[in-house]
Amino acid sequence: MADFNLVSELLQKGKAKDLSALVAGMLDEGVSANDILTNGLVAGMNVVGVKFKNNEIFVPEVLIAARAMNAALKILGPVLAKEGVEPIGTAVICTVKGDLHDIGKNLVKLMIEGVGIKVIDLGTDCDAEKVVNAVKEYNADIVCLSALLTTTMLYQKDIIDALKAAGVRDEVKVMVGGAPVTQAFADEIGADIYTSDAASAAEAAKAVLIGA
Ligand code: B1M
Repeated sequence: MADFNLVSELLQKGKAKDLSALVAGMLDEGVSANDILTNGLVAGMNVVGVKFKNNEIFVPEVLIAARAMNAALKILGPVLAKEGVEPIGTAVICTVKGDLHDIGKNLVKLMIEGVGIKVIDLGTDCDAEKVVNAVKEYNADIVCLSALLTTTMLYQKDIIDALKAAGVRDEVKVMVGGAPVTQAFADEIGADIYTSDAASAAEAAKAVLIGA
């Protein structure tokens, strides 16, 4: 039986090599990538979040766990994403300026790629100018903005304003997300789509592109 608890434990301890080997082995045994992600990795990161909040662990431990998560995502990525599919559109994705959290953004990227959308990843701490330039350069259909801090979520509006100022706001759909972001906030800042998790983000992006 698949040992999701071990996945969660290795993630919490930040054992990137052991975790990667375990994840690779589970995939070989036919365990679903989605189950490994949800029941092992995300479950483990939730425990890390609670301990961090309660001051039981601190930034270095969280960072080590996050590195292990990203290492495991590199192995899961190709399985989550469908290979050889003609892209149905192009998305530009980033974590907004002032914000270094990239795990949720990376998950959204993986899932969006999984539904056949080409993704241009601008990384973290991304300013509005970079987003505007990427939208123009890649003729993007969707802009995906992730924010994990109550302070940085406000910058999602700055990016929407910059898209308007550059005359490209009507050419793209803007999707916002991240733990502190809500539907009400998305409405308030004039985003087109809010989704609470990576799977819904991928479904919503696909629906926009194929008009479903
Ligand atoms: Co930070 N951090 N952190 N942190 N950190 C949180 C977010 C926090 C909630 C912890 C806490 O207090 N409980 C808190 C924010 C409080 C707030 O503002 N509300 C916090 C804080 C305060 C900070 C610092 C300020 C701490 C400090 O320095 N004193 C600092 C800020 C640094 C900065 O960004 N400038 C900081 C730093 C860090 C680390 C660098 C150590 C590390 C990040 C490493 C990395 O990402 N490479 C880190 C981590 C790991 C966390 C927690 C523990 C985990 C975040 C995570 O990866 N979750 C987090 C606590 C928590 O969330 N429980 C916390 C797993 C991930 C899968 O979930 O990113 O929410 P998430 O993504 C979800 C959804 O939100 C959604 O889909 C994903 C799942 O399906 N989603 C989208 C995300 N983006 C989306 C976009 C979409 C749609 C859906 O459309 C475009």
